[in-house]
Amino acid sequence: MTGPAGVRCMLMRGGTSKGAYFLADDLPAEPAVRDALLLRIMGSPDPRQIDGLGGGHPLTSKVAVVSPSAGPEADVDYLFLQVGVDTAEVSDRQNCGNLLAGVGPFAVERGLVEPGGRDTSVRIRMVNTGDLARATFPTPDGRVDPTGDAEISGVPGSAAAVVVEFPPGAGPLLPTGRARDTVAGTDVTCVDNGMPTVLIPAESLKLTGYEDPADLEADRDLAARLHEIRLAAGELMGLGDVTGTTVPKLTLLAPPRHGGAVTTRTFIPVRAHTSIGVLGAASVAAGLRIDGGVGAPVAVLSEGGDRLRIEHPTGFLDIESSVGAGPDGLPTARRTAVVRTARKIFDGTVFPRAADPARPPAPTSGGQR
Ligand code: NQM
Repeated sequence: MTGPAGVRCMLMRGGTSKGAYFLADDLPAEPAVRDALLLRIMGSPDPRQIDGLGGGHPLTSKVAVVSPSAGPEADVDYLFLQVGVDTAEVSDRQNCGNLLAGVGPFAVERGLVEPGGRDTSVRIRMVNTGDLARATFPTPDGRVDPTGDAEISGVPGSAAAVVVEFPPGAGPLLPTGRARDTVAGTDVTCVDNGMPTVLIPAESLKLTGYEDPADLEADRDLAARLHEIRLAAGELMGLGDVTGTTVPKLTLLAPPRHGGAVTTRTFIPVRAHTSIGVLGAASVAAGLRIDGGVGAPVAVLSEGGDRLRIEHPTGFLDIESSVGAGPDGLPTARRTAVVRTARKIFDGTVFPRAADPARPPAPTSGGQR
């Protein structure tokens, strides 16, 4: 059989997302050429991604590009790329804490990192933001063992825990410098603890916050209202015109119903998330702790302790998050940690669809969903 050359690739579930993991050396170095190839590998643009690896949803149309780290503070560099489903776009403007969970195991499998004994810790530089993370997972007998008893909502069964810890990021926790802003007539809190996120009380949009994601997605008036809020908040957060980008995300907040701290419905930013992203949850958790923010009156926070349970449409996500005062007196994230699981699904060679000479190369930024 002849056709385009194959590319070494590992398909992995990372947390509640699924993506194609590549060594940077196995992909073209030039971003535009790389992104055009990734579109053909994932089967985009096509709502079903029928001719590629993508699963027809933003949460299954993701790519991780991993390489030995360029700096001493990390073992590997991880670049996240969101591949448009029905758009020919590949975006590096956001990070992904779910695919992050697979990066350590992938790095060991590909020989970038030596397994450390019973457990291995991998220091990861997240190229999209420049922030660092540490992932620790079992490697009995010097091999990645994906089996274990950790369960995460949104994934059937159990698997080995991947503990992901985030030291404070470089950017401000409150990108607007304020605990609360009024945008497009709605009070919001703009927060960034790894993922730029706009927190909105569901009640202020005449929603309960317990709606089904599919019903929220189908509500055209709501979509228009959220778009308006997002554009205004994006400007205030210093992100410029966010019309075609995947950040900021929008999270609706409502009181918890199952003993957690808060209920969430998250837009990423057009499709409604079936659970919640990891860094999205990190931003929500930190945001709930902001005095004067929109989250504090909605949330139920227990006294003391860093752990929070964030309820979402398919269960909950437990996260440890602490917030203190920075040198400028503004709130700053001290520490964030979360348990995820990840699993190699296949390892092999992926064959991209043939290049379409009539199709222009992919824009390398944007990719709204
Ligand atoms: O917030 C979805 C996901 C994500 C991103 C999204 C993520 C994160 O669930 O860290 O993991 O917000 O686009 O994979």
